Amino acid sequence: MAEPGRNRADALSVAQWKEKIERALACPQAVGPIRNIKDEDPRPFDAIFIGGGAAGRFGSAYLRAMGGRQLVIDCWPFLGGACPHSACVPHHVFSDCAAELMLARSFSGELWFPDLREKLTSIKEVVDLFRKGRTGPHAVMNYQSREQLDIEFLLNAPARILDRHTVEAGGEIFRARHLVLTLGAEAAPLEAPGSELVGVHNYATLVETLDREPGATVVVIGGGKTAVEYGCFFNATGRRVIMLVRNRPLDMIPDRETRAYALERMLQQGIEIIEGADVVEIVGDSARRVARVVAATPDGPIEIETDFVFHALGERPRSRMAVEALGVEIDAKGAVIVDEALQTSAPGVFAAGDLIGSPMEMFKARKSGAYAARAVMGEKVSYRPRDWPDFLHTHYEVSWLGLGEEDAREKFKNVVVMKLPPDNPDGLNIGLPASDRTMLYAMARPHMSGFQKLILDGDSRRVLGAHHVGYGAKDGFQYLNALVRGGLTIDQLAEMDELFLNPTYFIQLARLRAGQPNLTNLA
Ligand code: FAD
Ligand code: COM
Repeated sequence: MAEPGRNRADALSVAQWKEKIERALACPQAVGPIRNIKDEDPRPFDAIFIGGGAAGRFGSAYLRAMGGRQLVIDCWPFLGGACPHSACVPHHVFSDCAAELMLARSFSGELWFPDLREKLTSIKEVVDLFRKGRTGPHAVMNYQSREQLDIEFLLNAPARILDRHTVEAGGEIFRARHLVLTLGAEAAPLEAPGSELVGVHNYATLVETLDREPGATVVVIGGGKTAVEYGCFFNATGRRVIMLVRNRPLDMIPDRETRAYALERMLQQGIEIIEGADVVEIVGDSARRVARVVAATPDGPIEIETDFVFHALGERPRSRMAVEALGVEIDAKGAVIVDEALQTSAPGVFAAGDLIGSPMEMFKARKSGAYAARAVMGEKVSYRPRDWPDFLHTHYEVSWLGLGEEDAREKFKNVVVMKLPPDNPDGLNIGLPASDRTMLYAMARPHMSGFQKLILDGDSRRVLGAHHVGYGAKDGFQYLNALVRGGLTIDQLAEMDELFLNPTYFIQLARLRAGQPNLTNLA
């Protein structure tokens, strides 16, 4: 069947969308509200999605696909939200660069690699490249949403909630049977004197306002995913990176050994991490630019000279408007509280995505948006994210699912571990696991080729957890996770067919041991 909107007379091509979005980003008022609303449709809206990020866009697409009528409103001139504009996509650009640069620096002056010793590469050029490139994906979002999925939307128009059914945006009033709040989250502020100085950035301001090349020393405040991901990128550009971390970096990685491997590689790349650190003040120069950071640490106060500070202290749900207009209940972190049907405390009002709290990840934003749509359409749904595969970037991809070894040992009596490289008391560096994008490390810098661990319950023979530092695991893990949740055993894993060399060695490790009636470690 033909796609609904593609052949309409006023359909825009991707290139036309790109041009329009660029104009609107440069001057929102000059373009005004971007409207795709079927005024001729006599049906009322089943739902208005307030916020057109992953949650609002996927919720809208789902509701539309079910035959309902929706409207999605966003203040940006494109759908897709933070992900393509300031979050996942730039994060992946930077992490890709970090991986490339780590390779280039590891082989600096060897093979075909240029000599990068003592050389800083530009951060600003990469940011500029992203800023220029991001409107392509933005345009595809609008093209797909309108010309292919036939979603009704109002963009480039901030929305104001009037009551449980009514929203004002772009000078118009819209009513719907239900509201779905999909307003996302924003970077938590750095509460320290001087945080407003030029040169102090979070992930959003970095891509919006960076206007000059950072100097040779970068201070990163925070130890969560974003702090580590951006910190590793800055480090890979050749800068001295000092991370001020209140607790422990990489704390979210559930397996201790996997975390240790990832952390060691970061330290080896020269990242300096100060745990238990609290920023006291950021001091500026006469031009209101950052000049130094003052912090309290367990070893006493320190001062670091720098012109560039990056902070990543978590995300704060954008719940204020919904609280003020509708009185929806929120939790201590400001997340809108929903039940398993994504209903808020305000009758008939749903919420999804980052607005409802952690995990703040794309799978949950998209999935919860779609579940809210199903609930709006009268389906009895139940959604609570659990047991999802997870990842972050250092200079590597770090992926995990299920239990870490320590938790597994607490919950199960007979834990069996398989890993690469195996324990290696004589200190020999072993270039395994190795696969795409780690082969050069495997041959010449074996300790950098990665780490993998599979954790099994020896009694039921079931996989309890899988952990990987390297490249390429993410793709496999999203499927492996579903199998593990379904009770995947070592025997079933050994039955799978691997594409050798495969970045996750789990199938072959499983096959080496699956013949054993009583499983033993391969570690
Ligand atoms: P958003 O995408 O934030 O959408 C909310 C929308 O509401 C926005 O478009 C905003 O313009 C709009 N809005 C706000 N106020 C109004 C208003 N008054 N009127 C109209 N519109 C309004 N997740 C992953 O799975 N993988 C990753 O690699 C990854 N990387 C990340 C990197 C960073 C640096 C960050 C911060 C997050 C990352 N995430 C990642 C998380 C992911 O970006 C979010 O989970 C996801 O974007 C949330 O989608 P959302 O629809 O809930 O919110
Ligand atoms: C992806 C944005 S960058 S969305 O989830 O497809 O809307």
